[in-house]
Amino acid sequence: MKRHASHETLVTATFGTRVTLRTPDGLEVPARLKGKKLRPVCGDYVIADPIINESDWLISSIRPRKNQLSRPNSRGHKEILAANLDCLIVMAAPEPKPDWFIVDRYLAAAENIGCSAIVAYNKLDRQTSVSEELAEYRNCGYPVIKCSARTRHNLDTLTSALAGLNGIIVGQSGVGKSTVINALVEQQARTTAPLSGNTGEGRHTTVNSALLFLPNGGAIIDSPGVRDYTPAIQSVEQAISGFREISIMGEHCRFANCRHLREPDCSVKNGVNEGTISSRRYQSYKRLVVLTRNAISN
Ligand SMILES: Nc1nc2c(ncn2[C@@H]2O[C@H](COP(=O)(O)OP(=O)(O)O)[C@@H](O)[C@H]2O)c(=O)[nH]1
Ligand SMILES: [Mg+2]
Ligand SMILES: [Zn+2]
Repeated sequence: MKRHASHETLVTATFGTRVTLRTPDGLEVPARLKGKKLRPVCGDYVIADPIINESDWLISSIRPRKNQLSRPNSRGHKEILAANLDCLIVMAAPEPKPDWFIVDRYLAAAENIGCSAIVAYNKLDRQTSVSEELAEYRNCGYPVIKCSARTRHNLDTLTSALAGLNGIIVGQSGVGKSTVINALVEQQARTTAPLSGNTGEGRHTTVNSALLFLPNGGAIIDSPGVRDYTPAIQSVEQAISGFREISIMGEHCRFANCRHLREPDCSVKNGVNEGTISSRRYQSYKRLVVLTRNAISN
């Protein structure tokens, strides 16, 4: 008897336990899960098969992930936002008032899961003054893209930055993540399953997320949820590796295991004093270290 090989398909939307898959033929199909423990997220490759006489496909397993982005949810449980990411777009805007600590935490998460990061500053149409924080990110080597979903300014730059990459857009709620994605969707006049491109925010589901294919081989995932929970940092080592300028400078400290707090001959603190390291970023680093200590002693 001829046995059909199961298909490796890509998860393009999740909505509670509902999933949309992109098959190797480029079709978007609805799918459900074989077993309650399976928790596929956007960006996952899963093994799935069509179900005879049904429109649903059945997902039997998830392929090993290159990486995953997770954060605690409102009940303090770990919630995985997306998998197999190449690039994190961390978005801020003139309004709501930027919380740069949130930006720093997402950048730290990107460093720790091993994917690149871009800072996008949206609502440029409302910008009145230049933010010095953006210059700080540029100094660290992060590309900074100033854009406006309203005027479509630099949306093409954002798209180009994702060529061939799997990206996710994250940041404080209200900065315009969904609006940017919707603007990109309109641009493509896309015709796909209704789930994709509609993140269903505000409905009564815990996780839901959608992946949009870009014409240049890239993809962008809208991060779910309306609250500002950021990825957790587990250890001081992760905090250090989350700040690339601190990791680099830290190689010259007197102690190899310097935490850059009270140690003598600390190149990081010297860098802060001399202005080569942003003292605001250094404060973010220290806040993160304190958070990991609280987490450990709890
Ligand atoms: N002026 C201006 N408003 C924007 C822009 N992008 C989004 N908004 C508005 O910002 C608000 C929040 O946008 P939304 O996409 O829901 O933010 P999200 O929570 O990050 O997904 C909405 O009222 C949007 O219309 C922009 O480029 N310029
Ligand atoms: Mg949104
Ligand atoms: Zn040090």
